[in-house]
Amino acid sequence: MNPRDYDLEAFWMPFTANRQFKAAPRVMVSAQDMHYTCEDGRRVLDGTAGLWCVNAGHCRPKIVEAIRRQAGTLDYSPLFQMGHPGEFRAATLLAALAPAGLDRVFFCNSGSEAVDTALKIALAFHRARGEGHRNVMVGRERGYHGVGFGGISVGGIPGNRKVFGSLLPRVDHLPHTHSLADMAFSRGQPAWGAHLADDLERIVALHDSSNIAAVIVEPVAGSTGVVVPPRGYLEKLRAICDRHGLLLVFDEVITGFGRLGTAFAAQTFGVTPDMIVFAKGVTSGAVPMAGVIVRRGIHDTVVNGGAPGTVEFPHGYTYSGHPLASAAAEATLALYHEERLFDRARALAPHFEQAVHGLKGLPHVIDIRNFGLMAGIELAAIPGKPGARGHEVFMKCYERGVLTRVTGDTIALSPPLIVTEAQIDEITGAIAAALRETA
Ligand code: PXG
Repeated sequence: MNPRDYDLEAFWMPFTANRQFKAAPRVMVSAQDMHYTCEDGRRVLDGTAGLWCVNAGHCRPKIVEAIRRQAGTLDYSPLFQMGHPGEFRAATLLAALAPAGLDRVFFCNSGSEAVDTALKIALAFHRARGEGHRNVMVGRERGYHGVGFGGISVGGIPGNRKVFGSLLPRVDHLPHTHSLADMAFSRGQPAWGAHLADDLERIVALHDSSNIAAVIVEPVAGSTGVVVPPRGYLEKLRAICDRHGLLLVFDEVITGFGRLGTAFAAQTFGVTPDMIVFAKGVTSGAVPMAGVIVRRGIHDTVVNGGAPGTVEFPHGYTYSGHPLASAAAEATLALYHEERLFDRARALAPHFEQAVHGLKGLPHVIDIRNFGLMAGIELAAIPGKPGARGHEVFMKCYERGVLTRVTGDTIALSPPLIVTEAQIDEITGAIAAALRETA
């Protein structure tokens, strides 16, 4: 290995066991298509599309070239009270991909910012309609909505909340939808669990519907181990929101851009929310970009409600619609279209399902969940050491040249949509071998 020309200590790594990592660093230096090359020269197959974002594969020439060209043409222009063509073009492409009726796009840089933006749009919308008392937000247990104070408040991961104080006031949570007893080893959507959506009626009764602004859920929960919505569950949430005037927000940071075989989960499940939060796959991870796609009526209510010449929605970021991000988005969306990658994901899903469910019966496996090109393989935790077995399997797969992602004791898979059937088998083969070797 080459001697390192950097110090590992200065960088405080995000969501990382810093001391454990720095004792045995895993450093990647380049990537192409489905593979990384590590500092020690090894090639690693990407079973997770980076962190669920590299949907088109790595360093695709058309995306790289678009970013390069943009960097040499217009690196930056002020994004408040000024515009550049790329952000309008990217927004137009996203509006065309989204379900009918959702065609106004607000840009941010990360999923966390986009979640907080969606919550603020919900508040601004209700206020513009004279219903400013609607300010309760409803999230769900096991939900991940990034790390902003809004996102951790509506989110449902105890460890991400417990050290950060009082969070947003006036938030409630639906129960999560996973039950080992009722749905272990379901393929696709579990048959059990639609009734869990009825809990929203209880929350509405408790707070009074006139006080609730919005409900936010991931259509398929990603970070907490791939929790697929029971059949009929999302439809029920939609119906209850309609009955009581609540906005329904789908956080599609992971499920967007073909992961489930259509542009958005909303289309796969046939349930249309009022807002879609997106990030990650919009640029295939090449430049940070995120945003919210908003139902036109919500946009119009907020924008037309302000006096002409005033800033209607006092919100935005220095880099909302950054030229490099916009160029990357345009090129990425064009590539998805040109290579029909969403259709490819849908076509590969049955093979992927077979492959991951083929791990049933191996040591420690207590559940397998899947939808589209997304799967969670849950292992029994070592008593008193949650996460340890998951980490061991992750490390063993990495040593075999396959990158997986572990959340707790669940191995999550979400390969780039360019993955081949043979590569899917390589990923599940590495997991099988790792499981056989794991105590
Ligand atoms: N919402 C959802 C549904 C997400 O999955 C965010 C919001 C926040 O996005 P940013 O861009 O602020 O990170 C996410 C991010 C993992 C993992 O492996 C998941 C995410 C990020 C990093 C790792 O579970 N999701």
